[in-house]
Amino acid sequence: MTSAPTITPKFLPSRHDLGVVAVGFSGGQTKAGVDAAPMALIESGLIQQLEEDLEFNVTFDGQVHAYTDIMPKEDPDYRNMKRPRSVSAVTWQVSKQVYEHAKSGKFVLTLGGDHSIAIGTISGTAKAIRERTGKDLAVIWVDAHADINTPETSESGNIHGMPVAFLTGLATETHEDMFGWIQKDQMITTKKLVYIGLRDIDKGEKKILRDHGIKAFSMHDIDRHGIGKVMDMVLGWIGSDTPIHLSFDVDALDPMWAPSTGTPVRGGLTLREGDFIAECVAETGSLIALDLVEVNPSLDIQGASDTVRAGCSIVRCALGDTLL
Ligand SMILES: [Mn+2]
Repeated sequence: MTSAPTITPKFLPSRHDLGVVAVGFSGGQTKAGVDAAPMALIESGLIQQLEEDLEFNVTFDGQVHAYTDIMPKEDPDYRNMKRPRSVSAVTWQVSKQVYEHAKSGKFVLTLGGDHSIAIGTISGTAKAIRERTGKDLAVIWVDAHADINTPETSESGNIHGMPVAFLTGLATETHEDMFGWIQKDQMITTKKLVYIGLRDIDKGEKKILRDHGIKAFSMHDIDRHGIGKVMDMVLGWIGSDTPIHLSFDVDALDPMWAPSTGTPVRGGLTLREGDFIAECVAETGSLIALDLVEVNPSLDIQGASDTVRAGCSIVRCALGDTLL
């Protein structure tokens, strides 16, 4: 049984209004299938649950966007990035879609898609929340990976490993059609960025995290302190007067619970730890947006329904669902 959320939001005019963006995009990495995740999540009843059980007024255009109309015909590698113009065009469009929802005061739920789409979602909410409240956005990035490679530090050239670098300005580009569209008011500060669940960090990323003093709680920290203490530290670091965007990569969960994802790494979060993170962030009343990314139902077909279910559960918890 579920019941309507009782959390009073701090940075949204109403707890009932939800904008949903479904991003069927896989171009930030090389494995097909992650573009089918939004439909799989929707077909499993997610939006209906949000409307009926959690009593949200959902604004959703009813489409899983594939953005084929804005995809460039030619897209050769640039600065080691694969498909830079395609990812840039899609994330720019996602940024506008998310901004429109956020600007009108709705909580924004984005269903990905690979994690490159966070360039769009977070730039959209960062700009909207600055305009609405004058505040900087905090980001909680739950992931096995830090996704903070610059084009130069990346070994694979896949842009789903770079979104945080572009969002924080650690990576910049002047070409408008290759992320040059990202303006200062769409960026976030490394001081309000917190990671949870890290366990597979590239060498260049370790240096970036250290050099910039970025707050990160790896699986080691979760083992040492327990997830309860870690969430106290995460939320203490952000403070109670800052709007939060939660970007949740399903690969933060152990492959035992979420096997159908592009870059699974063993030794991850349990299903309950994942839900608990979402519940704790929801309880703050500061959460204004959520991304759920990297569900790939075509990988590990047997585990696909488990992975979709885990994803739906995280979304419901972040939107205020409680066990009791
Ligand atoms: Mn990720």
